[in-house]
Amino acid sequence: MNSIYKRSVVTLGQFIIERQADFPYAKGELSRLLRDIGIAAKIVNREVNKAGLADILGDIGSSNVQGEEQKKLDVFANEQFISALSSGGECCAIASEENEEMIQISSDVSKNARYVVCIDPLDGSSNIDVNVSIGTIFSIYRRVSLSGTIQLSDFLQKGTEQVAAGYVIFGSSTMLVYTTGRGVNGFTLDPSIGEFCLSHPDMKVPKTGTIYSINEGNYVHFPEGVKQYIKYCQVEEAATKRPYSSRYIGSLVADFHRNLLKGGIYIYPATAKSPKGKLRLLYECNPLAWIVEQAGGKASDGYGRILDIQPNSLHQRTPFYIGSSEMVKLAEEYMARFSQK
Ligand code: AHM
Ligand code: MG
Repeated sequence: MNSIYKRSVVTLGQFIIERQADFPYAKGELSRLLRDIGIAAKIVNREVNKAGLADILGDIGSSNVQGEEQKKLDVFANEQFISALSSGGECCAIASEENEEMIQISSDVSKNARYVVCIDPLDGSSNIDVNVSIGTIFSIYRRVSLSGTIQLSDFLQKGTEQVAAGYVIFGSSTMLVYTTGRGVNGFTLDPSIGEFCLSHPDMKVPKTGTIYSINEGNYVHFPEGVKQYIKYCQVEEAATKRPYSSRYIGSLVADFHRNLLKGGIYIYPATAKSPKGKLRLLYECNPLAWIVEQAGGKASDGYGRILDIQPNSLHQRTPFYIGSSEMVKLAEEYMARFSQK
């Protein structure tokens, strides 16, 4: 047979359905939820790609719950994901970076829904109008309350309880990467057929790397452990391929994705200005932490595992150290030595 007939493309939809067989107790709801997220991601991708053309750039004049400026595309992405999740029938509530309160989905649609979704619809929004990569991050949990009105406790679950987590990167190409706890798989959007196609099966992060990613402009405000670790990264030593390269895009998804593929560490520590760190536990740190662990890496708050943190509020922040396991472990050692908790 001619090789052209043997070549097979696995789409996200096919992959999800095939994997569904691994969860005999699941009735396909999780698969449908992931599919809905994939569809919303394609719609957001379309708008992100024409951002310079359509009159959609610039501040919309409102700010989100953290008092940060919202861009129009943030609002658009938020609406798209909420609308996809609200109409699918599998999700009963959403926590979004852009909404102060959790969003309860009408019980007409969600009466049998068993999942809640935490989402950062468009992360790295300061990069939108300068044509630099941005992303979406999501995390899915089983609802813990039995019925009726959704409870805050449905969202305040440890990262270890996630049933699926992923991100979409809108970069030189658009990719969706996700895990359901059986490894990490990456899909690249083929715009010619409008499908996410499996391009990065069973992703693994190298145990160590030569890239460190941190906003060094904040150096003066860093804990001593981080300052010392940065010094370590900058010292020359052939055996460990130091000095390392510094790479910081300022879009978490993009910095994370690069380090996942190449090996490296991303750090957003507590600073004097933000003593609890900047990044949000529920919809930025937990999903990426689970993905990195599933890929063989490590995620920490500088002292312990991100996934073991018991959340106490929807928009809780945490310091974040993530990437190659040996690099994160060493950064933790520097923290233990120079910046005791
Ligand atoms: P955002 O959710 O408002 O976009 O903020 C999160 C972003 C991350 O994507 C990025 O890594 C970080 O904030 C950059 O922050 P800073 O400009 O302080 O380095
Ligand atoms: Mg964000």
